[in-house]
Amino acid sequence: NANADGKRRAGEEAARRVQSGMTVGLGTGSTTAFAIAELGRRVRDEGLKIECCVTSFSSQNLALQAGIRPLPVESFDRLDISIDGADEVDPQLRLIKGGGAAHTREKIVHALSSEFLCIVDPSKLVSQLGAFRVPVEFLPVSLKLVQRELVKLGGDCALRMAVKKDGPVVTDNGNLVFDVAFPPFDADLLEKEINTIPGVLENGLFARYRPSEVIVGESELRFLKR
Ligand code: DER
Repeated sequence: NANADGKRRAGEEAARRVQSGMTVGLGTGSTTAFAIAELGRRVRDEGLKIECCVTSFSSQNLALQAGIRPLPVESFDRLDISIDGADEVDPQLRLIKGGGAAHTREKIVHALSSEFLCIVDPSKLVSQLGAFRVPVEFLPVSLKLVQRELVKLGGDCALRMAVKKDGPVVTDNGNLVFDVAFPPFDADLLEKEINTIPGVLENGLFARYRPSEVIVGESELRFLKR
């Protein structure tokens, strides 16, 4: 369908930006899956030489299937480029991420990277962030405190429940996720505010750590730059 085609185009374009010798951070999600597959093809067919790290079990498996062996994130003190999807992109290139509950490692990788390429299909472009709930990863012991404090910030919290498992989604880091609806907000302020709540690991607002460029996969590619 159009969205899958857009994701593939954006993913493959991002993979084309990678040059031999680069260190690459790989995000999580179905759009990044296309970038990983194309990187694997370039490694195999073009002899592309890269070192990379991943942001989830999911992208680790995809990288291994593509013939790329990721190194631990902690072995990099910086990255040349990172590639990742998003759930919403606003006109200032601020994002909501975390649909895949991988946003904690993703923000770490993007903060390490000189260039964060965000890849989306057009359905992710919004005029204002917030229709998609803001994911918040937190330590299970802090559930009641985090809920209380998010409500004080105007949030309406929904614990993210698993589909093929009883109970809540447990992240790759062993934590839980609230998906939080807020009335219209200042993303830069709210991103910081949420992370001051004891027990919160990270939230899916990417305003401080926004991408350097957003590649939009449509019939032709569109490039949004800061
Ligand atoms: O969980 C995430 O942050 C993913 O990058 C998500 O935001 C995008 O997932 P998609 O590429 O499958 O739409």
